[in-house]
Amino acid sequence: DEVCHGVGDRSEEESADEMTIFKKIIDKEIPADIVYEDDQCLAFRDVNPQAPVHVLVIPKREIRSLADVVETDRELLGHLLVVASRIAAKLHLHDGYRTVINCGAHGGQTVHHLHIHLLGGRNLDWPPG
Ligand code: IU
Repeated sequence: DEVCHGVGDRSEEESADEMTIFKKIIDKEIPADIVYEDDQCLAFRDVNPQAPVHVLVIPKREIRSLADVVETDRELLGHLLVVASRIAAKLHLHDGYRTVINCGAHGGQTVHHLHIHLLGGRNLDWPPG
């Protein structure tokens, strides 16, 4: 991966495989409305919000999906949920909210960098479609 940095002739296909848009947000190569950041994770508002509050909490380390996590990711995964809880409180979601992790094709995952959706500010339907 690092040998490719700065090389200008990579094809679109290669860069799409190696780097998601979320990695570019982490690296501040593209802007995002960041609501929280620490050494392990980043949280920013979804560009296509499905509720008045729609935040994505992502690990800075690249993990493709929940299907790719291993036992040693336990602490990081727990941290992401604690951060989601703190953000929900900070954004005054006192009436409740929902966290969602879409995984794979059937789960509707479109960006292949693990992310927790935090949705709130309205009554959410259940079950999902
Ligand atoms: P999904 O669980 O992989 O379907 O969610 C991806 C989300 O990332 C989705 O809600 C998009 O609106 C959101 N998103 C974004 O916030 N910024 C982007 O540049 C892109 C997608 I591409």
